[in-house]
Amino acid sequence: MGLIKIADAIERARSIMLVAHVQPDGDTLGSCFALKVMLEKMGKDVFICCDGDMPSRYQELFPADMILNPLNVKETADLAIAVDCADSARLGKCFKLFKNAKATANIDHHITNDGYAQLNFVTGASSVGEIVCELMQLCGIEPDEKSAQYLYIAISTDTGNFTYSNTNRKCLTYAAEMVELFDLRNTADVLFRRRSLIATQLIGRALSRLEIFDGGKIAFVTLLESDMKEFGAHSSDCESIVDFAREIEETQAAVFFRELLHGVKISFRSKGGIDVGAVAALYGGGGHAGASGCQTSGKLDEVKKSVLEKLKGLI
Ligand SMILES: [Mn+2]
Repeated sequence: MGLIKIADAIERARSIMLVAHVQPDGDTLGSCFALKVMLEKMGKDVFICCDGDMPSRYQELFPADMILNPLNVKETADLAIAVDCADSARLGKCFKLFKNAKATANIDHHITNDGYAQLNFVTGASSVGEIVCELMQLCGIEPDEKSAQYLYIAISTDTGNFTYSNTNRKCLTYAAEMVELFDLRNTADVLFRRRSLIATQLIGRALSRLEIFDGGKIAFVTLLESDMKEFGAHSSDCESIVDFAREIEETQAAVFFRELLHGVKISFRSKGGIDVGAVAALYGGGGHAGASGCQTSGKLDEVKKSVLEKLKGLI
């Protein structure tokens, strides 16, 4: 389906609800806020709905009071657009509102998207931000300072600051267009060159528990439930810990274990063609070949042993 169908649906709608996914990231938020700026320029009534709080990193980049909790929304929109939501569960409590809208659309770049809306636009783009850039061109709306900043946030975060393999000519071209319209340095500092004290302390603790196997080919880092308590940390403070293990030169498979009250949360990263998505799937999780995650019951030591066995079979 072409993007023109989405543009047509927008044209027909007066009120539009944009849905960001649960545990919102830079792409879903940046794309929603850029769309809001664009659609308001087209004279639409627009609101953003999200089942979840704005992560602290994004609080100074986006106006938090412009995101509505689905429980507070009474209005039925003419058009609801799910943004960066690979399946209907990603809409969380917003799904009911979404379903009730007069028309529904789904803009996404996860190839596993199952097409849960009436209009589904799913491509292999680097980010939904890239798709929104195209939609803006299609609708004849020029980016301004705010929408340029929002689109940069969307694209840069989903491409790992333009370093992941999804970084392509298209998204760099759009970014080049946006960069003259807003203060890149300040935004990039917030996104990529800043970390909370608690997150820093957790990295130190997790790395103090580094375990390596097969000469470093497999690297484990771990946080205990008691560590989280000690630092007063939340799961969002653990975001980049697994990358410190992945970045070890010799390491092909990196795993971050976080002990929970009941069970263990596991993040996997890999290099050189090892499919950690398949490993996560063995524990009921999912993801890609190079990055995946799962949550499993069982004691930390036993879970580690089991994961080590599975990885050894792949290396
Ligand atoms: Mn995305």
